[in-house]
Amino acid sequence: MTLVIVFYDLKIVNCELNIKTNNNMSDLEKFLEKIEENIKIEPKDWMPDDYRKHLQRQMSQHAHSEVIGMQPEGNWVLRAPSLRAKVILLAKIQDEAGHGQYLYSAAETLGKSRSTYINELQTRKAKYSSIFNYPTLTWADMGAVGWLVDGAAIVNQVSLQKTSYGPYSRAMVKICKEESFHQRQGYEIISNMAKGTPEQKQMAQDALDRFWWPSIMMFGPHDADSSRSENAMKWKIKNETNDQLRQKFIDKTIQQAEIIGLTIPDKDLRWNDETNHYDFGEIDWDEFWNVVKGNGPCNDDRIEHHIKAHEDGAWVREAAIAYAEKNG
Ligand code: FAQ
Repeated sequence: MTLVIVFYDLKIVNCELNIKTNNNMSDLEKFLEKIEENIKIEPKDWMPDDYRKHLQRQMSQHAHSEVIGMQPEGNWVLRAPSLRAKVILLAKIQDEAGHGQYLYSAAETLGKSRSTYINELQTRKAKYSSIFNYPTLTWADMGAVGWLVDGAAIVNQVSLQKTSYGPYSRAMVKICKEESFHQRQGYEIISNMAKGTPEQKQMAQDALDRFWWPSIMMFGPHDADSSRSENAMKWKIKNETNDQLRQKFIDKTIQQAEIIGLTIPDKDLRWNDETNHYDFGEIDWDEFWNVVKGNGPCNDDRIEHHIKAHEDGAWVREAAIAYAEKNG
């Protein structure tokens, strides 16, 4: 009888111990368990400081890219070759503004204000995608931007739909739907030019020649040189690496170029039967880092224009605040 009671008591102790163990899981353990089980991290959940900072950096860089990315295309609104082309381009540029809005809102859930993020962009503490520091010289560039730049952005963003931070992941779902329309409008422009007069075909080829390498640079440095990848993969902020995504983009884009009779400007490009992927030439990393560090062809113009547009729009923000206070 005594023995039974002892066992019974032990069982209770064990059970209590188990409950205690669960309750005593540290915040970090609970966070890691959610990451492991693909449960999204939400704004009010505990998260390590480095995870928060990583997301603040990446999401704001992403938001800045969407907004700065309006400038190279804005350059062509007044010179679009038809009313149809103008309306489509305007709609696309407005979408990019919207993407910036979702992303700033999502980034604000990490406890940092939009004005702080914007100040970091304007004072050049924060980066934005290197691609937007190249000029758009002809109408064919509108085709190349939609086809290649939006095309590269989609490959990256489809992967980011699975990112571990809830607000970022949800923003990506809507953004991806819109980006695929953007990619198609760019491909339509470049295809029409490639099918046009010899001069138009030459303009299309020239746009591809200038935008190809900067587009594949959008995926960032090789994995071995990507300082942020280790944490990003560990925390499932990224689910695929820079090189994996770049390869995906290259594999699908080469066929699209072939269909419209344009040539990818890379003499080392060839199909590899063993890897089932295209091999491609070495990226000019000096050019990449030069642009990332602020010395590309249009870095200064882009920031100066952003500051001016932001100052010109101050009255809108003031009016919105006054209206909110009045109706508060
Ligand atoms: N440009 O260790 P990693 C669009 C920086 S949206 C500039 O590999 P990470 C839509 C990186 O920040 C395009 N900087 O870094 C559109 C880091 O610097 P930090 C934007 C770059 O974060 C279309 C350092 O180098 N998309 O186009 C670039 O793991 C048409 C070390 O690099 C996104 O932002 C670069 N290309 O990987 C709009 C997607 N690459 O901060 C208008 C979200 C690297 O340590 C018109 N972001 N750096 O000082 C990402 O997926 C990642 O942040 C990567 C970089 C892949 C960009």
